[in-house]
Amino acid sequence: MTTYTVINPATEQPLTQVARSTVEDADAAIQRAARAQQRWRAVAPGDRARLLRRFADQVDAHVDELAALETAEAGHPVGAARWEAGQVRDVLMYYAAAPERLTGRQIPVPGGLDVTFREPVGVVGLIVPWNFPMPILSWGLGPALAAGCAVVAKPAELTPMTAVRIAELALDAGLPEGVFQVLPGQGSVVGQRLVDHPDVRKIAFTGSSEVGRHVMAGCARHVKRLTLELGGKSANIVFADADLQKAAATAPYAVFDNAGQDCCARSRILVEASVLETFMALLEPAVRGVLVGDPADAATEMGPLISAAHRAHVASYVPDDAPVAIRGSVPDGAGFWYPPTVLAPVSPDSPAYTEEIFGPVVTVTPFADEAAAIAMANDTPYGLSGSIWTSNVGRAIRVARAVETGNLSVNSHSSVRYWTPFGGFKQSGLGRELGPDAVDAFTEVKNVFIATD
Ligand code: TAP
Repeated sequence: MTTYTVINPATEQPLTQVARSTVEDADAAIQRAARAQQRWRAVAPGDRARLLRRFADQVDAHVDELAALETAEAGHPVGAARWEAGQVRDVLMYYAAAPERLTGRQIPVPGGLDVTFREPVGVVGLIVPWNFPMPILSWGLGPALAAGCAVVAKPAELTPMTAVRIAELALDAGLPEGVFQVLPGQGSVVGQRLVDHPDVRKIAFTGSSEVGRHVMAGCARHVKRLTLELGGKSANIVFADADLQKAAATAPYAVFDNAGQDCCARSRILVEASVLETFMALLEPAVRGVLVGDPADAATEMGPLISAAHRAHVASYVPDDAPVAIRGSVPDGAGFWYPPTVLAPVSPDSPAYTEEIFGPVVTVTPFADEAAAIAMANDTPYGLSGSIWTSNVGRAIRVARAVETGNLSVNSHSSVRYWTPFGGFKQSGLGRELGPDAVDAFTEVKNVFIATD
């Protein structure tokens, strides 16, 4: 078996060696999962719920350890990493309530009794990116296990360590062998095998739109169930009647959180032209105030980018002649650092304005009126998130209804909440995760008619 080295992006030092799974490993894991799923679906709902609660408790007891792993392999500030580990616990606990509530319907029909069941879809392939390795794993894992599915997860090559540890915690909690397995390895090998294998009945994929399209085409061959959570280029729309102080103070965190490696990053700030100057003056100290540094320091707000290659990609959007209006600072020395960067003015066809950068780079563009703001926000193939800043309630509702995106926040930059549905319009995805209905996406509806005559 070959191995590869996981690197700490804040120090560029090697962290650990991880096995690179092969197609044969994937086939064996899928076979184990298929057998385990038959037993798991037969576990009484109350017992399945109890095991999920124990799993959540195990995660809770290891929040600090998991956070330290996330900080080391992904460069996330330790405060954020603790929140992420806590989210895994909370998502598992939330969906632990589902097995006992997975009810069907009784539908009035002539000549008999008609009932529906929600059957588990079977083995689920969960393909996870490197930007939020723990939360995104849990968003698929919690509802899939609750539905009675078995999960084979493929973490991103760059960030496998937390997933491997969480799978150990699942066993410690008493989950049966094979119900949740983690296969570190290459996307083009292990991820592709999950897509191609006929015994994997559903793929839950989070990652780039480019790979997502490829995964969708692969799933089509088997008419395989599929959830896609893809990229974004979301707008933060600031109207002149907003609390400009608050809008400017919070705007950096809406895009530089996780060093901009966030599908929900509000990476286009659209500002009503009449207050552009005031807004920029307020934005400058806010951007310079973002604390970039050692992710292990509890005060740090922004860590490094994930890799040297990704930093080069981000930097390509800011050539020497780029219109840099504000730039923050980064530590000297080793680490894949990139400073918080504000570009303005940018032309509407500039790649920095049209493409997902997935780094700490944001553009600021003025708009004339409400109609123009909506048109600009929607002028993108993406539709994942966004924010609206205004003191006019009617406008907030009008604009929220008009912006073609799955998750909007008004006078805030709400991040993902596990209680509420999350997913994208247009090329940002397909289907929804989280919220009260997520378990449905891991089930098939079965209709049964029982004759009484
Ligand atoms: P991708 O390069 O698309 O990788 C995502 C996952 O897919 C990784 O585990 C990757 O494995 C795997 N993969 C690669 N090729 C594959 C193939 N042929 N078949 C199956 N799996 C394959 O994305 P990324 O760079 O890790 O993440 C950044 C992207 O994810 C951004 O576009 C971001 O917006 C998006 N994202 C979206 C969301 C939501 S919820 N919408 C959340 C987070 C991130 P390797 O690690 O081996 O490449």
